Amino acid sequence: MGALRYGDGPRRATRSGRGESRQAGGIAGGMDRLRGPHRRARRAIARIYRSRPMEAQHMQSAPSFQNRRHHYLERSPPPGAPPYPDTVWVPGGDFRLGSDRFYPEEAPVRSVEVRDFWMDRAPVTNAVFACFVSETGYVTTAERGANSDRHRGIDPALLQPSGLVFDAPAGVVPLNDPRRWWRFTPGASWRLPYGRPLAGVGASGHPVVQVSHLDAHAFAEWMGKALSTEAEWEFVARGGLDGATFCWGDREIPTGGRRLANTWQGPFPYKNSREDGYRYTSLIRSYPANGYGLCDMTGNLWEWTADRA
Ligand SMILES: [Ca+2]
Repeated sequence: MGALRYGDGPRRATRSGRGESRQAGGIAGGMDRLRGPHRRARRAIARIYRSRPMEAQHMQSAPSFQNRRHHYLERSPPPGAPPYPDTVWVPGGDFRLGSDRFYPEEAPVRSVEVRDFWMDRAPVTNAVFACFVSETGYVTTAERGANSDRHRGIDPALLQPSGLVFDAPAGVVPLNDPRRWWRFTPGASWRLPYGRPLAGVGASGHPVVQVSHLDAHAFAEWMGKALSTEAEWEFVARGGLDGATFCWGDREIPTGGRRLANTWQGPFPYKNSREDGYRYTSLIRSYPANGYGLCDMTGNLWEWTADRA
């Protein structure tokens, strides 16, 4: 499953990578580059905010656990008003990208510089993505299925519209084979992420999932934005805490005992004890924002970046 988040800044090529909460999204193009279709997109999104006051109120009230924004804003103030509602100005800088302590593909730690950019404050919701589909008639990769001409010899059953769905095994399994917990599921798409109705899954204020890299780019083009690079995403995800393990610091559960992200608790992949209260996705901004005022930079879902693994 993928999800979307967009920023507004320079595109640049960096390494690609994989890892929970470490893939992402940001963009290129500012107000001066917006043309007619993009203005229509912004108006359509604005209608969602107006028609869902409770959701908007929830979005605005998310607290921040490390607010260092003012320090960065002094160094490089925003060039003007935000080009889109609910975007955050991110003054660029140097930082240490990656980690030597966890996933091998994140190593080695290296110094990277990113330039200034705008970033969406939260992941794209089902409500916003539904607006995109309604306005354009777009059909996602999962809903289209695979092209038989490009996949000759493959079981036709695997070409039908489908998605991969997490399916917890009954007990301990080898962790070197993701097929033990990912299941090919006909009918799974952003409209029905698990291929069947589940309470709360796919609700309007939850992040959209079951979207491909192609879908992410199509949405971005409609909005007049672009995906961020992985370096941009990790830079802003760290919230100014260079080198920290989590985007709020080095302890998974800080003093006070409150969990700060929707993640997996318990032995993976067969038992999720759900100590954070969520088996599936959570409403965006259910947890405090990071130092840049961005939500869900750890946990909840995987997000696309412009980089391709
Ligand atoms: Ca959880």
